[in-house]
Amino acid sequence: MTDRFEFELKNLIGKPLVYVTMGSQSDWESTMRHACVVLNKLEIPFIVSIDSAHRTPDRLHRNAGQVSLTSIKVVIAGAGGAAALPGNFAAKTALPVIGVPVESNALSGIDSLLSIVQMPPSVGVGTMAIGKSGAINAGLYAAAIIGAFDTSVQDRLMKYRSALSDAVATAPVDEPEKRN
Ligand code: RP5
Repeated sequence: MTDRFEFELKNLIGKPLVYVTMGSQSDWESTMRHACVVLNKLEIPFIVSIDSAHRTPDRLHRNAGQVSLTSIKVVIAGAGGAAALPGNFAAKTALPVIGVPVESNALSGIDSLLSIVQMPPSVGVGTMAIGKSGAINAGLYAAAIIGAFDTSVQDRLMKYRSALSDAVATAPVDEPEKRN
């Protein structure tokens, strides 16, 4: 899962359903890997790529232009700062693109959030919360989209939610070490 590779559409194996892309290696550990953890848990095959809007624009445009010709149904795109990647990617594909604003050093991800969410009318990017929460929800949202057409994915998503419910206690308990 952590392998970095240049995306070669003609070599796709295992029929991935989700394309997870990010602007930089620096987006991976803190943020984007959490989307992949969710996809793994829900047994949704995916591939991972780095497609920088400003450093590798040709790669970004090539991959975004070809991704709908594969088994992939949903794109998750994370970026920080000016965060042009999700919008650029969405402009080149009719597949749904879920944007994840990466928490930036300068503005704590507010810049990323506004860049991704404020697409002018014409091309939409479904925008999640900033950082790890957004990446987790991006994985879940991708599952919900795929689940609308694939009952086995929908079943796994509902089981995931049941497990979350089961883990919530009916009442809070005192944590001894935090007692005054
Ligand atoms: C964006 O610039 C990336 O998505 C990343 O969040 C940010 C900083 O990138 P690096 O300078 O760490 O490569 O393109």
